[in-house]
Amino acid sequence: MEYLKLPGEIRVEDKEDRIMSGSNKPSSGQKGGLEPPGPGENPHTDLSRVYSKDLLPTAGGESLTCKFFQELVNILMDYIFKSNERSSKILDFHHPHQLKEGLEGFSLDLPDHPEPLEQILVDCRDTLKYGVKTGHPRFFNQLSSGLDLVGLAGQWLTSTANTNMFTYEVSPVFLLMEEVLLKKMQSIVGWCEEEGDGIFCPGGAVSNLYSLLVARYDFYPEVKTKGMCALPRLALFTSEHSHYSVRKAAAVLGMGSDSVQVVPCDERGKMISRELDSSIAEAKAKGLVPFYVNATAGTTVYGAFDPLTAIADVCDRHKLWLHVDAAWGGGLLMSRRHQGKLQGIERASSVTWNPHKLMGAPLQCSAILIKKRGLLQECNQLCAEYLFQSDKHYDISYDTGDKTIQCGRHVDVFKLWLMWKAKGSEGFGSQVNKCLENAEYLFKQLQRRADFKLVFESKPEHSNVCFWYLPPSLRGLPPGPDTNRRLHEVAPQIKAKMMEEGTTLIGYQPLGSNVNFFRCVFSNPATQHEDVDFLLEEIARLGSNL
Ligand code: ABU
Repeated sequence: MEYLKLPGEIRVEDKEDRIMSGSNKPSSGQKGGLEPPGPGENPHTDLSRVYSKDLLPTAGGESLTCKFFQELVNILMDYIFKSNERSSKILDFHHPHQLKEGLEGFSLDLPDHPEPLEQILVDCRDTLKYGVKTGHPRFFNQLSSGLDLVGLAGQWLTSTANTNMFTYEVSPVFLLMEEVLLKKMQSIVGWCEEEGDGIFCPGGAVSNLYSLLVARYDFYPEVKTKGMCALPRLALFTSEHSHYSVRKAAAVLGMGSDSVQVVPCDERGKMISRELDSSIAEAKAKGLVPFYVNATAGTTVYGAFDPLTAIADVCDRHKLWLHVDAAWGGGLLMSRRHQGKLQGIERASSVTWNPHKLMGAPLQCSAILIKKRGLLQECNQLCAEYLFQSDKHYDISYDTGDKTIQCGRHVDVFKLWLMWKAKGSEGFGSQVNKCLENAEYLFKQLQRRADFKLVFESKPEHSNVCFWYLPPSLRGLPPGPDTNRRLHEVAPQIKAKMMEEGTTLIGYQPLGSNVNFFRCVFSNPATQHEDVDFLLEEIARLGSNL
């Protein structure tokens, strides 16, 4: 492996044994600081003898700062290379108590006295060592995976800028980038030039919360000052396969999770629009006031797309707010081949879209798009005068912080903006196509194998593929409660072994009447067919004795 070298560089790994022996660890009474260099010793290269206080802004700290970061980059590069090596483990699993007790010198305890920079670098390396390589091509556990290196560069730049997204005066460039990204995403959703507002916020669940908050305000602006006691008993609607964050948002916003009416789905996990219509009528008959429908474009487990056009028709008929949770499915809008699956999304009043999922932006990167301009601001603004002064000398519409429910806000936009520059819209489209091609490949492999069974027989619409592994002891057994009970235990047992061995990682869950099954999701463009083959062989190997 080639590393950028600085004169006199010492690789942290090379020094590991000495560090771990404790012989050069500072004693508890030792103070940080530079001691006089020994004969011929460069004071800027021996990181075992210098401390964070010797880095910039300490006068003359340039060289040491450079050295420290060079070593850090080496550690990160090692990690990135290993994450891309199929033979390397995805995780080196330890139970919480083991990590808490400390492993091979890695201690979570916080010291009273400073530790030398060399130890700080070892801590960085160990933190990665005992973590999970979510960028590994055989990591299938989560909807967000992979490691886009331009995105990572963007993330590092963002952290270096270390600013706050509340006002133009401290984030001029990032706020304009956010505007550009939101407009682009709104036009991809299909909204016209005059429509569209939004904000990047911490994750899909918070984006969904924003949609409910703003929808309620649109119908009942008095809620902002008077609270829920000024409102009738509200009802909102979402499918049984939708994300739990909708119910959580209803609870957080004081409507109560019981205000959420759960609409049945078909066997593929799509909301049945006819059932939505009946649920709305039933709620009205009970004296509730329907106001909001959440449709999902890409459900978390099955990857199903609700019929958006039919649901939009129902919402129009009842004059309800339509939110589309496209946290997972929004990425398909980037693909000409797959964007038709979200037909009707342009009729939504709000959309959640997480570029940190299928588009591969580093966590976290999630947008809430609101069709009606001005609502976010009206709903949330409190005009704190120390921050949002109205007599600033620039266009204060760019002080977007008062649109949010946060005060401080992380810069989540730059990495996405940079990735978009580096790939173009077409590059995202190819990336999405590849993930869905992998899903189709897995689906076909499962169809032809007798030791696996698909949860549903139809071709995947998204990159989710759901299946059971049938160990030899269960093959050929008649379906029934006893077989189901035994099958329910298979996935957790295989997953436990998988985590211990660390060769691949995939999630499982029960859903409705289906006992525990595996859900494989593809969002890492590094994954190839050989990784899919490996996954199936590994599950079969780990489960062969069950
Ligand atoms: N809905 C958040 C992501 C869940 C997952 O990665 O499986």
